[in-house]
Amino acid sequence: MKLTWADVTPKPLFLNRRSFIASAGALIASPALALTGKPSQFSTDEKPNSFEEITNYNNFYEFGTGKEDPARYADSLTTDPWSVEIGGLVDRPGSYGVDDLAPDNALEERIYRLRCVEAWSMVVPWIGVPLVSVLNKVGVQPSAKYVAFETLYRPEEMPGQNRPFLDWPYREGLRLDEAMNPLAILATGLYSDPLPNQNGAPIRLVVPWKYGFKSIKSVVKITLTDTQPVATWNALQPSEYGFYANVNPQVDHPRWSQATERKIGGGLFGGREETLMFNGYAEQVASLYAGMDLAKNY
Ligand SMILES: Nc1nc2c(c(=O)[nH]1)N[C@H]1C(S)=C(S)[C@@H](COP(=O)(O)O)O[C@H]1N2
Ligand SMILES: [Mo]
Repeated sequence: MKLTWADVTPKPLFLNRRSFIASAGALIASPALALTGKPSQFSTDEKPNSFEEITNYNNFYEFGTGKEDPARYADSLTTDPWSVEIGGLVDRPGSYGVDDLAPDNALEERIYRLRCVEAWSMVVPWIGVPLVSVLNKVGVQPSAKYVAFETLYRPEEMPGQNRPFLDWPYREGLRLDEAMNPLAILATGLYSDPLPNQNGAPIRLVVPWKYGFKSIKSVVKITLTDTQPVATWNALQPSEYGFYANVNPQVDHPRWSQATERKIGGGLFGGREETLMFNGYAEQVASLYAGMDLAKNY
């Protein structure tokens, strides 16, 4: 079993662990638990948000709809043992452990911009593996066209699932070529820690050129399909949340502009920034959508 900070650290210290690490006593415990990821050419050189910001302002409706709910309630989630069921159009279907999918020696650091459809944003230093490495591990069959993802359904530990906020379990999907793009990762860490529960422990998708809701948390199922999979927000309100959900400052949400974003931690009066096409990743992903009308395929 893999120890996490939550196992070895009393709660108040866990919440305040950055300063805890700085104190002499913690130096004994921290090296064994620290994760490291190889630096990546895909990382932004923008300054990451603080650990505190990234772990206290979250969307994770399984724990409530408030931004502070996940930090408050996600401790109740058991993330070990955990397995991811991979099936559908693959050569080696089965139940995979987090360490099978994201072994320590394959971990990369990816400092990515995160743009929520609600028009706020952060910069997050993830640790994880390219999604394509996992797809190659299970062997994608030629007939596969999409990848479907599902979050854990466990209402005993995810109180929001007892309420009809969304059609549980949370589901998402990507076109296969999007999933194979080197920017798409499965993250298992944040800074040098195992992924905190509120950020989607123990393993979550990160697709930085798309609105945040595509980056599904706490994944238990990955299925290769030949038809476009159901995606929770898209199914709930297709006129507001597209299947593609590529960040696009020129295509407004029906109820608000997507031209600018509020940078979390940007200060009371500052912090408003221009939103970038594909969230700044056009160079790597624009070719995936060549010839498509992005106002229709939003
Ligand atoms: N299972 C699940 N995944 C989810 C969500 C959710 O409510 N449930 N919220 C999404 C939204 S809207 C955003 S913006 C990101 C937020 O990720 P973060 O809290 O790690 O910043 O997670 C996404 N993944
Ligand atoms: Mo979001």
